[in-house]
Amino acid sequence: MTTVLAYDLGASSGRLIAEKFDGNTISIKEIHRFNNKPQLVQSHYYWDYPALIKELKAGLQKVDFPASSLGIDTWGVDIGLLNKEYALLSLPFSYRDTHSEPQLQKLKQLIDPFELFKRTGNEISSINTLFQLMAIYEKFPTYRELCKSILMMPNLLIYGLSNVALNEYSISSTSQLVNHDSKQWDEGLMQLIFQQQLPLASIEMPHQIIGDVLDFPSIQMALVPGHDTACALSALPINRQNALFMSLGTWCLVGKEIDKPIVSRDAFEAGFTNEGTSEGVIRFQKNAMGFWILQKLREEWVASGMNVTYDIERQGFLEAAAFKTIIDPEDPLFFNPKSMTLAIETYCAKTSQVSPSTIGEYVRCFTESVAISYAKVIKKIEQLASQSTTEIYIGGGGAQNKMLCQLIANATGKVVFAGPIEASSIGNGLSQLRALGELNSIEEGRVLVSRSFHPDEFIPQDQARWQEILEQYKTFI
Ligand code: ADP
Ligand code: LRH
Repeated sequence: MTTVLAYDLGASSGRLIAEKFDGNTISIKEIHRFNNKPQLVQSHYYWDYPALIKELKAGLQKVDFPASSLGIDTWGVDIGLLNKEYALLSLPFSYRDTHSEPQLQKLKQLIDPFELFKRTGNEISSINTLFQLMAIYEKFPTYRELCKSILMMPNLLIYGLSNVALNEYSISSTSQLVNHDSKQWDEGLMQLIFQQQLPLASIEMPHQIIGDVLDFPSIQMALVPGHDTACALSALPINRQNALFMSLGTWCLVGKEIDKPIVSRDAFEAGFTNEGTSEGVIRFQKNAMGFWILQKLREEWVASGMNVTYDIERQGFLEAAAFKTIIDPEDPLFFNPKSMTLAIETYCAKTSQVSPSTIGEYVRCFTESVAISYAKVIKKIEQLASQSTTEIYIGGGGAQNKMLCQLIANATGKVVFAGPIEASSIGNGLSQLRALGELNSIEEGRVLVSRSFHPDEFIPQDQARWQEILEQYKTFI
């Protein structure tokens, strides 16, 4: 029996999951969970790094059984800048901060965006590390000298717990600073954009033990895929030919595992991205809107004293009229508005629709809108990858939302397998089992997942109606 510990941090919550492997199956147990949220200080959004480290340690204190190792994965693109004493120069900025947006225009004077896409494989998005660093160096020019090491978020947390400073490949591949061919930091690109090399700590491949957890010396620190989406994909029991993956949480990452990046002009214009998998190949995906809109609405409902539970949301959804209000979830209005309720009202006014008014109407509007949007994305993926698919494997907290899973099946006409919910944590644990010599490959890990977890299955329904709906919303207004 081997037990490993997986910390999986999303943009809405973090959790510590213990995974027991008995040689045949794995079982998981949640040890600790905490909320996570970008913190607004004056006009900037940051991650509260000291509070995160405190939560990580609080979870480890609860471990009252022998555990071999710990792995950490997080959301993508965010970083910590460290000085020569390896102290943070500032709290890490959150990608929800819009300070990097103006850098999109400035970049165009330095490099053709399509060239940048062909080089890194990444969608041109102002949340990417590249644009964040442009904004940070512009605001704090002294950091050019003072900054001696840059760590991606999971690696910053690993550093905080183990003193080991390096960057893992999959999380680095979200930065727009990695060359997809060499899988290393693109030094030519750094020179072109920053007129100097950046002190990004070196990139290492996962599935290895890299040290000990300082306050818990019996636990080894493992390097797992640092990116939650790469972890999730490695734990979904996918047949690569006919299936798509979806990691559904604050974001919806939907795509296909492929060998070579797709860097065509069509893929560029449609906003697709090529990021790294746990095996060093490509996750071709769309970083689409996930539950963020609903998470922000819930915060506003709770703040106004309303009682909100998943059951209340589901009941409200069932009672509300179908297809009354449809929004484009990718509209910039929804990226980080002061009020999500107001943002939806503004969108409805702009598109001459009636704004939702009850919880059920909002939930319906959100659920139907994202289902339509995902169906369009999936059609485009099949076109760009020149391959049709019949199944979608969904991991992440959103896999528990049965209404959305059913609508995704209806809108796409594909069979949806939902679960495991904790796909990222499980992928994190599988990587540790490889580092410990208990598993040999991703294939062995996926077989283990199939033996250990049983997904919910959703068969497409109402196909004729959905064809009409998709035709009606071919383009969002
Ligand atoms: P992230 O890791 O990106 O922060 P998660 O994967 O934890 O996000 O997913 C969070 C989302 O999953 C929540 O916003 C919520 O909408 C959905 N969710 C979580 N638990 C449930 C549940 N029991 N029923 C329905 N939806 C749920
Ligand atoms: C989802 C995610 C996604 C993006 C975003 C910033 O948690 O990792 O793949 O990179 O965070």
